[in-house]
Amino acid sequence: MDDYGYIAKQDREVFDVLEGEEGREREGLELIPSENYVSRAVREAQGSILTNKYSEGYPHKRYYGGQTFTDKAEELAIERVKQLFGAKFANLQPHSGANANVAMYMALLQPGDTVLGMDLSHGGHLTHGHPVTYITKFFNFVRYKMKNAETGEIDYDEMLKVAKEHRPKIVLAGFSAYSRELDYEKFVAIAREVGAYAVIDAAHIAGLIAGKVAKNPFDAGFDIITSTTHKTLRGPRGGLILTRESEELAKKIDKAVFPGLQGGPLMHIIAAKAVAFGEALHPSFQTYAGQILKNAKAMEQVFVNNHVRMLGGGTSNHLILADVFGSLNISGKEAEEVLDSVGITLNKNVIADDPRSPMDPSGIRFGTPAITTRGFTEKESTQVAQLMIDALKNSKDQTKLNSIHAEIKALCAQFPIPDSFV
Ligand code: DSN
Repeated sequence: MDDYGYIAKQDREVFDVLEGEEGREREGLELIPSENYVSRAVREAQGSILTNKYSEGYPHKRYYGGQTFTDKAEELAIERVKQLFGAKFANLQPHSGANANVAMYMALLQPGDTVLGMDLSHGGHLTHGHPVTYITKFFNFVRYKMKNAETGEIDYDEMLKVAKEHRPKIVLAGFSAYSRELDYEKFVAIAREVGAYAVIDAAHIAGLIAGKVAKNPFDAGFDIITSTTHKTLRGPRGGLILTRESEELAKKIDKAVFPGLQGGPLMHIIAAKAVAFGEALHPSFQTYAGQILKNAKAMEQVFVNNHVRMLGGGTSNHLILADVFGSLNISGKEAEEVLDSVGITLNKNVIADDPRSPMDPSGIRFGTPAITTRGFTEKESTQVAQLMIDALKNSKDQTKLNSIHAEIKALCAQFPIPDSFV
């Protein structure tokens, strides 16, 4: 357990929250594909005294004095992330992935300009232009979808048609619920054809790219990558924006982040990003990233064996989107609750053209980044997938659920969450 000595003495209520969450994470399996466990070193940097400092601006161009060490932290983080992704420029100040995307729009667009992004129900993200977000008041978003939900293939012909009709300034790749690889060359070709920037929100797969088990969008010519740092990349909660090549673009991005959108950067988080990027540069991270994929494939096989429909027909990355309502006659919400009751955390999710509502959709979304950090291999991943199927098929049988829960707890005890990965 972390050393919460001061909180324990000073604020029992918050201490109880921390202790409770620590127990929840220790004794349950985390299958939300956008979550992970960070190292103790990352948590130390995140909890450090750098939270005391205001550092508006960028290294050696700040508005306040006293930046000797904050400049070093930010420079370290920038150098490391550039090396990881092969970027020429990096901005590590976005407080989150959503902020990174908004800053990217602000840098590249004028009000009224158009973005071509993935439909939310086909895997896209809220910040890719869902009508509930504020950005849709300023920018116009048009959509592309999958051509075939059974294979996951994107409808690139339709995408080109929409691009020619609407002349977007940004062709946006990336997703939060899509399990196949994208054809990056096609995205870039469509962007070039209509004179748009090719941008990818790689939040979900950033760790797979950094670990060199997924293609790097920069190799196909993408102009910009936005991401979070806390998913497969296994860093602190935060965002980033990388520019492949253009200094002019990078300058616009810097201005958009600060002073355009944010105030003082979170220097403790930036130091923690530097620590996480250091870990990702270590050769062991490539092994980790490769194991994420192997574990997802192992889980996929169990779902295939049990005839559960998976969107995209399965997975080529770290996540699976399963149509549990269509296959097992249990809604996404019920499935989430049943699995929660046996110590497995995942999330209900809409599936493409879902006939059900977002609050009680047809699907569940789950993935392997966190269990892989825990040390699971294909063997344990197969076991977990089978336990999931058993729980979903026996959702009214409390005796069966109790025995599944006991098995999950035993697995967790056998694979404690590690403090260090290098
Ligand atoms: N909330 C994240 C996810 O779960 O995919 C995306 O922002």
